[in-house]
Amino acid sequence: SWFTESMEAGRPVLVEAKHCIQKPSLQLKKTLPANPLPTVSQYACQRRTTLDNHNKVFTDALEVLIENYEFSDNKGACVGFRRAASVLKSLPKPLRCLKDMEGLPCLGDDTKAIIEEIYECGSSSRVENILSDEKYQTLKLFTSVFGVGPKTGDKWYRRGLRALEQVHSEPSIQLNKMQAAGFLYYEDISKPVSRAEAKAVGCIIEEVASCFSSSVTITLTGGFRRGKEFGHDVDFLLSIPEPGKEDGLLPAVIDRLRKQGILLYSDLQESTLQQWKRPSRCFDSMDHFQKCFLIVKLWTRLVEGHREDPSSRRDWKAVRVDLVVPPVDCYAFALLGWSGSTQFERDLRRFARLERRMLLDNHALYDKTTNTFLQAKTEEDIFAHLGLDYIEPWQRNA
Ligand code: DCT
Ligand code: MG
Repeated sequence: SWFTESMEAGRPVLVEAKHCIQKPSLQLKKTLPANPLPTVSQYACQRRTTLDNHNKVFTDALEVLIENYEFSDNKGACVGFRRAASVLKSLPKPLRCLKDMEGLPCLGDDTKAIIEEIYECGSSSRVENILSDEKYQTLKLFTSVFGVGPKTGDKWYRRGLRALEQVHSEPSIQLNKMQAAGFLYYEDISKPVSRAEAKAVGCIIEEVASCFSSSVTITLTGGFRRGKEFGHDVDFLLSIPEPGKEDGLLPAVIDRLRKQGILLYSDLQESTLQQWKRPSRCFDSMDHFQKCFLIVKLWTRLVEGHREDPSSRRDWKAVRVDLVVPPVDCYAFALLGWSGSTQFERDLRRFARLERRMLLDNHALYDKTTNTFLQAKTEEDIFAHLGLDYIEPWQRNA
């Protein structure tokens, strides 16, 4: 049977032809090509994925499943649905009919069944059940606190806790420093950070970093580099062109922010690159750069286009900021790694490993065939080493 698209309450609905008032003739159907889509790679690094997601109805549904599997630590199921959602995000147009899914990689039977149900009923019962599940709702709430992951969230849930206030007022719960900050600034840091706010934070970091060395460069990475207008934090790479001069940069930055009275939280992680350089090193998704996770106090007046809000109790907002300091010879790898998206990075590594016998991480690219490290000054160099067409940051929203 074949399907035709109609709109109902703003969502696409596929209706079987026999129910349609205007039936296209069978003759016409035969001559119509089945929405020809170019061949789609199974690797996100061979696709161009802008923020213009034409299949949001489906990817939003899949993301609920992914999140739920993350809560139960079901890695296998996560991988499958993440890849499926990522393929859908890369498509140049909405799926018009079930036939459009033919030939697309990474769409398993589960994904196809969910898409089919959304077409037929407007929603997926499997997704709706999760959304109304108390455990899902509670874990979503708990893990929205900075410093609280699925394990901690689950522990609190199993103790019968359901609301943030309950956790906070439970005397037997010892929050760590990160979680305490997460609760203290919850109202602010659970709100998205705008691009204008990210820019204002950039100016502050640039100013304090330049006190350490006038040659520091600062680059906005993460979602904002990919063109997103909002993010959950602001990610920056800090770099000093002279090798070895970066030691002490982040402690100095943190110290200055503290003296200015705008440091609300800091977690400094010293570089562990020496360990990574040992022969026993392994390639993994954790990187070994000097970095810090901060919460800074951003004065509202520093944000371009801000409007006075007389109802607002405060003239500042707490913002989550990550600063990473890669040494110059790792800079291109660090930039590529920290630009994301996380799914794009996963597929870059998987492509390198499976298709090129190479190991890629945030520090280096290693060729297992020739047993050599491949040097790169720019992201373009890395794509070229991998034999991949260059994908611009704004096309990496996989
Ligand atoms: N990343 C990494 N190593 C880490 C953490 C993150 O390589 N230990 C990468 C993956 C994406 C990028 O850095 C930025 O991370 P996030 O801020 O979590 O992602 P984002 O894409 O910037 O999302 P958001 O817009 O919500 O901040
Ligand atoms: Mg980010």
